[in-house]
Amino acid sequence: MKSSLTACPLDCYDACGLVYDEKKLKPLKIGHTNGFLCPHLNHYDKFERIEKPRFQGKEITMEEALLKLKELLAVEFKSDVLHYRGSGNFALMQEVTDHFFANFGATLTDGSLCDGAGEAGIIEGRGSNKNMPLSEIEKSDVIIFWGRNPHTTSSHILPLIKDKTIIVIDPVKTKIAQMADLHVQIKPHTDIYLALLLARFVYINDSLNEAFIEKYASEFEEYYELTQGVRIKATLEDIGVTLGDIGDILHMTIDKKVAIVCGVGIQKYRDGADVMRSIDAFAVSLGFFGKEGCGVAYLGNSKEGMSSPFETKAKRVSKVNTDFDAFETVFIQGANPLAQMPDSLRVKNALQKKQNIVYFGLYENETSAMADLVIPAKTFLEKNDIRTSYAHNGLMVMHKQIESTIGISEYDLAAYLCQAFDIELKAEEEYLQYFKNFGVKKINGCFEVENREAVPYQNGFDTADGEFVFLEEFETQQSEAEDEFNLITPKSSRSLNSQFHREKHLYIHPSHGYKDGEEIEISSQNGSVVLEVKNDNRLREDTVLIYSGTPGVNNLTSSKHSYEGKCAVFQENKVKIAKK
Ligand SMILES: Nc1nc2c(c(=O)[nH]1)N[C@H]1C(S)=C(S)[C@@H](COP(=O)(O)OP(=O)(O)OC[C@H]3O[C@@H](n4cnc5c(=O)[nH]c(N)nc54)[C@H](O)[C@@H]3O)O[C@H]1N2
Ligand SMILES: Nc1nc2c(c(=O)[nH]1)N[C@H]1C(S)=C(S)[C@@H](COP(=O)(O)OP(=O)(O)OC[C@H]3O[C@@H](n4cnc5c(=O)[nH]c(N)nc54)[C@H](O)[C@@H]3O)O[C@H]1N2
Ligand code: SF4
Ligand SMILES: [Mo]
Repeated sequence: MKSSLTACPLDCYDACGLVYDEKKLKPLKIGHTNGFLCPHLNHYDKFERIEKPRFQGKEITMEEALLKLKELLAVEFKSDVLHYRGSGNFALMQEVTDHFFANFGATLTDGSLCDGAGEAGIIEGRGSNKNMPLSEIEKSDVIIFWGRNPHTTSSHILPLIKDKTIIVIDPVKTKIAQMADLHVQIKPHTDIYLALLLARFVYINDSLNEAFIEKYASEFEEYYELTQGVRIKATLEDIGVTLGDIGDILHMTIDKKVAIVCGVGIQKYRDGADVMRSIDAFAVSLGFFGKEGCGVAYLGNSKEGMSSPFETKAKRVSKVNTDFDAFETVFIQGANPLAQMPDSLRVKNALQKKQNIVYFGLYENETSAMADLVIPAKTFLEKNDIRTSYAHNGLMVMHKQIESTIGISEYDLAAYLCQAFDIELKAEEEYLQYFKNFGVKKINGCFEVENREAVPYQNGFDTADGEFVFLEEFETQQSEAEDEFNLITPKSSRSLNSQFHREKHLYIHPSHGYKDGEEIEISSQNGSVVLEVKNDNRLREDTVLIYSGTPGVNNLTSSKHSYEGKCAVFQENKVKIAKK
């Protein structure tokens, strides 16, 4: 019998399990999905998709599109083909095209538009990135949401934290900040100072977890000296934190089971790795690792404990500052680089010079509009797949639910190309089975990845000597000039990056005297964009907010890399604003 079970394919912490019943998507009642979905999946069938392939604006059949694609790949040097894959669909079979392009000899990408800086910081400190899963967060007494907006980006954590003490460290008075026991409305890009000061006061107050430090963090004394480089009074004034806040955080966390739940907000900067590592160091000072209900959660590696059946060894270029110009044919899959990569004006310039741009996706957007060849994909309901998550240990099989004549699946496209260029590819079912074999059934009926620890670091860290490696220096941040604002660009509840309902406003504190709807030009050293104002008293006066997915937001951002982790730095640039 056909299974009605599947899972949401989107790039989201929660990776909800679904049942497709009477043509409706329903949430799985068991496990982390907890019987509810978010607006994206509740309205999934309302979003208009691309139905027909086209070449240079003219509709063609899928057979013609595949032939065209084959022609576009017949270049003199195969490495002049670039395969640029984003995270529009997070399921594991998306990678089957990497297998084709790598074996073909094309260039693939590395680097990160997302969590790479934070991940690098975690690995430097702990020797690996093993995440604290939802099932452990549920056991904590206290949750610190540090640059994470759970109501928007990870709502399935909310039922688990109901009666807990909540601390929020965020420049925006988000919903969770409004409900919290303590909200520290910190100035953007200053978390490293707060984290350094917290570790320093843990020491001064004699609250160090001595037993833990002795075993797993014996360099703490040196780190303490580093924290003394922060001038207390001047720094606190500048970053919008009081000594009282620090006292409160310590009072609420010492001797408790504490989960520090971090998001990408803290690390969209060049020194993003150091910020993450300083937060880890605070957790170390109180011994929050390796214990039930304690730890630091971030975006884990969704493939942790698994290996890949695909061969994807290839020449790679960064997906942050990709030099599209250097390629003959650019194949873009599950991504909208014209909107979502930093420094959009640079990206547009580079892509405009290219003849052969192929877009393989579901929806029309800036990138499909510029592409020569557009190939519609199948939705997750029309293909077989399997997925994991970067926040929990679930492994969900996504059974095909609908037969449709629209689009082509990633496997079928790869199979066509592999045959055309004489590259070996196994049957789809073999790959799916390979992934399924990493799963084990739990008593609640859900599957999980077998080889993941629920409580990592119980026997120390994964560094050479099992000890935490502390930061040895940090960069001093420049404050914004009088006429500049900090730009933050977090996720919107209405869109999934540039999919679904995209935002179009600049959000600013009412004290600046702009009227709602007024047009404003926002500019940075990289470019400018004109947006309508929305006044928002949840913001700090020194900060403006433009959501991810807002057309033009990345005209303002820089395509520099983070110092560590090869990651984009969407909040590095300061911006100026002027009436249009
Ligand atoms: N609805 C929805 N859900 C999504 C997505 C989406 O687009 N829409 N995108 C998905 C993806 S790709 C990802 S990576 C995740 C990310 O999800 P989150 O990790 O939650 O990331 P953001 O929304 O970017 O930022 C989280 C919070 O960080 C705050 N912040 C910004 N700058 C700073 C800072 O300097 N310091 C501190 N302390 N806080 C700061 C923001 O105000 C925001 O409240 O969400 C996923 N889920
Ligand atoms: N200013 C700013 N920029 C950001 C961010 C930010 O917070 N602020 N966030 C960054 C982050 S964290 C991320 S992860 C990136 C995300 O950036 P992208 O990976 O480019 O994500 P999307 O904008 O969601 O575009 C995904 C595309 O995938 C296609 N798609 C969906 N499902 C499928 C499928 O099954 N098959 C195929 N072939 N295509 C499919 C859709 O057509 C959609 O257009 O953006 C980054 N850019
Ligand atoms: S919360 Fe995340 S995983 Fe769940 S339905 Fe929404 S986008 Fe999908
Ligand atoms: Mo992301």
